[in-house]
Amino acid sequence: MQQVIFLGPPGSGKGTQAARIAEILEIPHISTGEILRSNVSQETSLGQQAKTYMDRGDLVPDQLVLDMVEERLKEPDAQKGWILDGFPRTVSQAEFVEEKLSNSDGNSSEGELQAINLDVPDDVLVERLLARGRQDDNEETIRRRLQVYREQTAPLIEFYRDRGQLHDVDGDRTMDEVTACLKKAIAPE
Ligand code: B4P
Repeated sequence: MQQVIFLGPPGSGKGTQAARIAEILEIPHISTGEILRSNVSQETSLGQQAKTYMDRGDLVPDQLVLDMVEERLKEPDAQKGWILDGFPRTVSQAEFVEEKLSNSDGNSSEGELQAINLDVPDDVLVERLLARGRQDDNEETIRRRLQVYREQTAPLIEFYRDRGQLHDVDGDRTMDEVTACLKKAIAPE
């Protein structure tokens, strides 16, 4: 069972590459950002609560996201593996994943989990996101998302490095070059 986590600042290519790798490994691509955006557009109670945070560039509170991910990981397609894109984003979300994995079958699945750190310089990130132009891709919100990333998500790089589960990947290359490098790191032939 392959379990892959994509870390990286907004605009680093998490969503783009997670979709490609999920297709190669034939496991579901689970993007918390996409699930949240779908809840916002359907005006669910979760979407209404999440919207204010997302519009500001802040993280949605852990408990809302944890419940959402817990439900998604129970779906039948997630039993054979998964790629989590944009989750975990805080140390407590990472601890939740660790706890889930050690409880899933009574045995610790440590060693199966792989985390990817997609590294891209800030000026390239801002340029990419402004070019994409999603609702939360205006300059002010992008700067806030980058700040939140540095403060709350970047510590997860050391969290996974300490556990021997981290692959550092240079994301400032063409999409195909990044995919080839990821494939080599996660699924060597
Ligand atoms: P996300 O949807 O995760 O958005 P993101 O960080 O901006 O990354 P995304 O995956 O969309 O972009 P990508 O780098 O692929 O989160 C949005 C919001 O949801 C957060 O701000 C937060 O409020 C909330 N949220 C989500 N998860 C949460 C959690 N776990 N806890 C709390 N809150 C949470 O691509 C960006 C652009 O770059 C694209 O246009 C792409 O085409 C381009 N690109 C990618 N790779 C490229 C390359 N190699 N070269 C050139 N361009 C490239």
